[in-house]
Amino acid sequence: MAHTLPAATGFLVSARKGGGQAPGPVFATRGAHESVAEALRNQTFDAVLVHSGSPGDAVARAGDTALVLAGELYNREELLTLLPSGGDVRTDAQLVLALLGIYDLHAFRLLNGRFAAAAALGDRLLLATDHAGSVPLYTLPAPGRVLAATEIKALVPATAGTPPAGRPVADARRVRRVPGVHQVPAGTVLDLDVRTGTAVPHRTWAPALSRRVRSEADATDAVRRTLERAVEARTGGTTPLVVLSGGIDSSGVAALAAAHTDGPLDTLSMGTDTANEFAEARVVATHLGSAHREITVPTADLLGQLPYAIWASESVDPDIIEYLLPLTALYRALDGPARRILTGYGADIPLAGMHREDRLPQLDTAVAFDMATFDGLNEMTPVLSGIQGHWSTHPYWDRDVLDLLVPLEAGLKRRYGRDKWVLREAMSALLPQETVTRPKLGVHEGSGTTSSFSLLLMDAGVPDADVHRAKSLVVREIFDRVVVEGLPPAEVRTADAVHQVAARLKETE
Ligand code: IOT
Ligand code: MG
Ligand code: MG
Repeated sequence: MAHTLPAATGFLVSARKGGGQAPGPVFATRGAHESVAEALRNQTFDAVLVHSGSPGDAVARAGDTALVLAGELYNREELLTLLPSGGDVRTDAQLVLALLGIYDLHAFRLLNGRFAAAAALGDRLLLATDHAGSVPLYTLPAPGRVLAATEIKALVPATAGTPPAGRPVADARRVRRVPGVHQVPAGTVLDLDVRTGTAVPHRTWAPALSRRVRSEADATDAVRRTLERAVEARTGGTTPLVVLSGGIDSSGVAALAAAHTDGPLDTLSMGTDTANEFAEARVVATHLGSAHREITVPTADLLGQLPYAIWASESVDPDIIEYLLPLTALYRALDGPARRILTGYGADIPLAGMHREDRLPQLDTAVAFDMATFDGLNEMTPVLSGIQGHWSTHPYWDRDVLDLLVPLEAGLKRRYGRDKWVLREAMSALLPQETVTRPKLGVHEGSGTTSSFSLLLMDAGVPDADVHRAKSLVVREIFDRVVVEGLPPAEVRTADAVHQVAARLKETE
């Protein structure tokens, strides 16, 4: 399907036994809103969809079941083979609905995609994330009324003045300072009873714990083929835009995307007045013949956009926010029509690229730790580019790519003194040698984000040793403004949060 954006990029749903109103929709994701109301036999199911023109394609109804889907599937072809021929399954929502009819909630174990879904049937509401929870999903369950949304801020109005707000949800993370709201875990379908508001979680995916021995040729061949399929599924027949640093991860995606695009691929790099990777990205753009652009964001502007990064990601992890801030600034600077954006984000997690670790036990410990702790960080959220109306997707976190990369034995990830060896080797025929061997540089380093955020705090009087803690406090402070209190990010100033935190740290010295 040649679509720039999925049919819906976000939703707020309400499943109710009786009457009452669903809360008004509040989203950071840009797009038109469409209301859907489905009267089912045992419940009323209302939804507001964030969409870009064909909201009907994100809704499916058959008999007493209604479903909404934000996002998209990447294994449509294999899923279609599971259905009797002749059915009406033009859209991803219809496909998931048809699979629900056959497999019930186990349908979600079959999907490779980037989505959040809500399905109402009988007295039940099913809330499902993709394997990676890459489209965040939150719920506020109460007896007789269950709400769910792809952004916390859409549920906040419903928590006001209605104690006791919500029910505890087993295994689900609570949201900071928003009583009753829980995040649906990654790779999970929550089976909620609308009558009681109780939830039973079912895991639909987990990262492998075992490791597989493969020959060099077999491993590199599998990586190349699997990643190629993941990139192809994500280009959707359009000319995608690849956000390109010139590192092996994004350059590999760009090379594979170029092979599946008619005409030149679009590539885009960001830098600041303090640091950039422009020269390295240009080598790749020239090699691939892409239509390449560079965007320079002044460092003061970059730091000033912290409220946007937190508003979009709804994350309170200060390290993650440092990775997401330069990307937020990049997406916000990308004016013009909606784009389908491919990134190299996430490659460093299954391959332990961030850790610069050459000892195999420590490297595999890092992989196991990072694969056990990504949930709830929201680093893959589509809202980051969604605030500017774009759709982003990350081929390295394709379910098949992860199922291949995570279990590779550590000696294939670090080999001949090279980090991410298996990926570099798999891509070596498609990219210039200097790109294939280029050492890793994180986006927070290449843009100077980490160092300029540190400097901002030290200039405000925060001692060196307290900088990381202060960053965490600043992020929480801003989260409380733009998510919990619902202030627009344009009205929240990074500098105010920094000075408050610096003053608070001084008091407690
Ligand atoms: P890094 O791998 O440097 O960048 C992530 C992606 O952002 C790149 O693949 C590229 O698509 C885009 N990007 C980076 N820099 C630029 C730039 N200057 N211009 C345009 N696009 C750019 C951090 C990191 O190292 O980023 N992310 C890690 C994972 C974080 C750890 N998370 C965790 N343990 N849960 C990653 O794997 O991407
Ligand atoms: Mg990377
Ligand atoms: Mg990088």
